[in-house]
Amino acid sequence: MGYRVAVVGATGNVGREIMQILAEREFPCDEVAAVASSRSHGTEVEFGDTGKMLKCRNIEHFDWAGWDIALFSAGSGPAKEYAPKAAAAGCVVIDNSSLYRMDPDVPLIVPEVNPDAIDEYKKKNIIANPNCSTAQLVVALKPLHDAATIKRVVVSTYQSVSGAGKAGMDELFQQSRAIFVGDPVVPEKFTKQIAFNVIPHIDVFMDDGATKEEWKMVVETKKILDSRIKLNATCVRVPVFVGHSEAVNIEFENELGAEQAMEILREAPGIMLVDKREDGGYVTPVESAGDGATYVSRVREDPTVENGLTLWCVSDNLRKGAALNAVQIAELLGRRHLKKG
Ligand code: A2P
Ligand code: 11C
Repeated sequence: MGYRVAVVGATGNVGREIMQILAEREFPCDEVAAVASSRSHGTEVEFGDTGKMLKCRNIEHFDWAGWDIALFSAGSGPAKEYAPKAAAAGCVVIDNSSLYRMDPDVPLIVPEVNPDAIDEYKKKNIIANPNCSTAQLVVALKPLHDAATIKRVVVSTYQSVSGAGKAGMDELFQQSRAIFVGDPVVPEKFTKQIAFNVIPHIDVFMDDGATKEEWKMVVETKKILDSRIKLNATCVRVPVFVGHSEAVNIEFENELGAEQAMEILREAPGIMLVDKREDGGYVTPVESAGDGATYVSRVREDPTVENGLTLWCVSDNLRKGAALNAVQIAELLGRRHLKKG
């Protein structure tokens, strides 16, 4: 006997990836519902590569009773309106938006990092999935923090356009085409031209001059990993379709050499260390796309501080950054709390 699972935002970038991963990992589903807005009512989406087509259901008329788990990836608006309704009907919500992440009654989970926090999920019947740039970062930081206690992190991100949804991918494609054929470039989703350019702005501006994407990396890392870690982020959008990259500088309480750090990372869950210190001996976002790992490369000591390391970290933002992490949370929930069969 399996679960009845609703995928909310099933027509979007992350929703489609959730369907794919549920099928790939053979998540025990008795029934899957593809749920989206009224715009998609009747549209068919494929359940992974199984050939099984699911008709999209309109969220406005969806009856949550009898559904075990709802994986939401429709943004904060639908999460605000519908997640409490689903939760009240007994369906555990795993939400990919930023809305509930900092709610003290909602666990924010990366299964490789803080699995025990899931035991608090019953307070609201809602579990939050972190921002993609945070998820891959904390997977890489956790084993190093356990070994030498991180004091401070400075991170610069290189985030792909798929983080801005399907519309972001369409905009990179259209602008690249426009430049080649000599048509005018018209920014819509992004604030400036993204094709052949980089934009140091993701999400809205905060009062202190940081963007909300940068703020999320700070507060989510503290909630998931350790509230004592100081973090400073600069988040940048780059013309890459899938895969977020991060250049990470870490200062530790205790000594940790590059060789020792690499040994630790080699054994750590969720991480693939690819660090050959030669041409091409590192991972780029194109190679990470379609995969679940957080790739770490370019591990080296930082001689400008007492106990410092610098590294490069890459992951598929739609997978570990969103859909895969959500499905891993569902698996963890099943193992610990919603046992079936
Ligand atoms: P729809 O296609 O019906 O608009 P992306 O992040 O790739 O843009 O995808 C967003 C996902 O969230 C889509 O599946 C979209 O469905 C869904 N969505 C957006 N707004 C709502 C809403 N108000 N209610 C339900 N689903 C929504
Ligand atoms: C981006 N990280 O790349 C964002 C997308 O808080 O879930 C995810 C935003 C979030 O644009």
